Amino acid sequence: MDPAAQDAKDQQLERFRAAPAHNALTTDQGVRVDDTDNALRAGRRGPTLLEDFHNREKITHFDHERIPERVVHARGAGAYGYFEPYQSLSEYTCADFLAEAGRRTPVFVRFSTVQGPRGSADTVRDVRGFATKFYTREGNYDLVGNNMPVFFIQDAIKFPDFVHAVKMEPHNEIPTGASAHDTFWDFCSLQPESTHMLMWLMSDRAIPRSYRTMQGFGVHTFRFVTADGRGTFVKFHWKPKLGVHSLVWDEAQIIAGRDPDFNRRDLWESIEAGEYPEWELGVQLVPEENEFDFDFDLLDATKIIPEEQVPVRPIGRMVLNRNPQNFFAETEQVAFHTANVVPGIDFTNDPLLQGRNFSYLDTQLIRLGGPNFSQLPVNRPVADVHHNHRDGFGQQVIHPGTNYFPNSLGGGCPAHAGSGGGPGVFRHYAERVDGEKIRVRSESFQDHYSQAALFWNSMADWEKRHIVEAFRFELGKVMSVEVRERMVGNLAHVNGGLAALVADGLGLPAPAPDANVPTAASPALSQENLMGEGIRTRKIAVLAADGTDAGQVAAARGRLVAQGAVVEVLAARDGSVQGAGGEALDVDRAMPTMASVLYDAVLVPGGAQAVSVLAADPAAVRFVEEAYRHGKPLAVFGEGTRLLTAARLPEDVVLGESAPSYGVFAGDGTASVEDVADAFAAAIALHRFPRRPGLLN
Ligand code: HDD
Repeated sequence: MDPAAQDAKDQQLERFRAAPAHNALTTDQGVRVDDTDNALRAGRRGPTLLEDFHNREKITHFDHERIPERVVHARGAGAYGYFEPYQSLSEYTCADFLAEAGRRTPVFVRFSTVQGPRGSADTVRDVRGFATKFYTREGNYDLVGNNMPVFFIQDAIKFPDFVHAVKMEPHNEIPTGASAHDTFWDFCSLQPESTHMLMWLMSDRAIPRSYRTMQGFGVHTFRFVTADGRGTFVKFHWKPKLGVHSLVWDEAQIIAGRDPDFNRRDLWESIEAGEYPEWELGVQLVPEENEFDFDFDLLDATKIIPEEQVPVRPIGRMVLNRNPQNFFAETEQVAFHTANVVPGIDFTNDPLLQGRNFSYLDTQLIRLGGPNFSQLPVNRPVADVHHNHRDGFGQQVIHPGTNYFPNSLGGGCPAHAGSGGGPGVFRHYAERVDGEKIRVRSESFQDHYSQAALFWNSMADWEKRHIVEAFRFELGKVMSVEVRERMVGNLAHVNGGLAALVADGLGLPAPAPDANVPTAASPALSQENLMGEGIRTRKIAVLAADGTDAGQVAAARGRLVAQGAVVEVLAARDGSVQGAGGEALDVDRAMPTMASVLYDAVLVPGGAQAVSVLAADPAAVRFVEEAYRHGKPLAVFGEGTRLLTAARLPEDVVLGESAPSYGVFAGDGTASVEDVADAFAAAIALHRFPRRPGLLN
């Protein structure tokens, strides 16, 4: 094009861009569209015309909007943030992102459930995925873990069998988001290596209160490698700053209907509110010479290293501080891969990990439609990328020049990073390997019950109760008596009492106990020892009606909000209620849109007229009763105690002297509202009162 013509074109483009309509609707080709509500037709009532390119393009694009959902972990929620080490780990690894205290590495984290499809509920009993992509200066590192430190199987070749068994059954696609069905328990009962993981799955860990209150685990034993090639075994742990908290099963089931997006919403809202969730990354380090010091195999992903044996050393923190802008582009298209490692982090021969290293790349090819998914914005490394990979579906890069190696025509680029290695170059750990080709599992993988027993022995009384109830629920949904019996028989190798209680719930005889079950415990496994501190972001419902003592609300709210809690006033209708003194009290939520299960604690202020209204309202009565029966802290002021009576709660427990030890606080005017609110807050920090009489499990 001659310069004058080019000039004219540029000016035209400039005018076009500057025009007020520059954000007008266009076609994919950039042509402005005058109307997207009416297809082109021959006459007002005539047939639609094929030549309407805008109509065809719009519908065609829509027709292709869906991509295959993940085979597992289909439902998830993600967020961006950063990771920063507390100190340099150069002594153990040459990973650049762990080399210096305070060096920030951007991250994207996706939390997920495993069994259900994309549209399933958040609060089902399930493992939660906890996958982190570190965008390091030396390339992307993915730590693709779960909220439980072990797995169902020891060898990845069993993964398709396991997933087929746990997913919806093939004939009727039931159940959605649940493991309580025949094929899952059939598989597990025949595969005793799953027993340890089943203990975790039947525990409260499988129903987290929030993604923000979940631990995360890398599960496998990985390897740190130093610049001079020295290896150290490593297990990764994420520990939430807010403590580890769970729902109770009855509550989880109600939430699945009341707010199927409960965990997703919680993550989103807390980040929007500037309450950035934070986890501490910890490592358990085992020198290579100590590989065989344990009574289990470090390569067996159905085993933990008890923290009492090898302490978890905190090495840094991760903060999530930005929500995605577009769920599909970011949370759905993010592609994790266990083999995305950086210099300084390497694999072990864990047969589960080795299989995963094949599976994740393979699955992204079909899910994201070809080999160029690492060019999608959420997957793109911040490190420079140079290679000779070319073409393929969805190619976004216009590669100039040569596309082969070695070349001279392209100046020899991209060149080898250097056979001698050097900083920032990935070199596989030079592990010596020597063996016969065999399909055999090592003897050292054969003990399937000791650590299941360790888990059981480590639980508090109420945690054990929940586990028994969960087994009864799940196996109670299993139609095959044979499967039930086989499973209960396996549990006898974990603990005779557990097996007998589960059997009793199922109407089966107790199996013969195993005299050799271990008695060791690991206190670090109990949630009772993982409470965290304070009440930041805990949600407290205040039940109000016309006549509520607004002064009490203000005083209590001030105290609770100052400690970081979220306090919401609920009444029968949106708008406001009239306080006892005639003042307006704003309503944050209409009660019919909420439920006690969506809060951590409930407060009922005084005010005779208001309490009469609430006590006559079945929704308010249920609100209080449910909160009590789910073990949540309750505070009632003045006449508010009437609501406890209306809810038919045991009066000697809720109004007796020991009520505070059960997390129930009645402000009868002898103590100030502020003092009662402080005691209430201390109770909320304990999360639940699982030893309260009359609880629903
Ligand atoms: Fe997996 C997804 C975690 C064993 C094959 N897995 C997936 C995700 C997480 C895990 C968190 C979701 C990532 C995301 O948010 O996109 N998986 C685990 C853990 C395992 C495990 C902690 C055991 C320690 N997985 C495992 C095995 C295989 C797979 C043994 C296959 C042999 N996993 C997959 C997959 C998925 C996946 C089919 C589905 C979608 C995806 O990868 O991207 O490839």
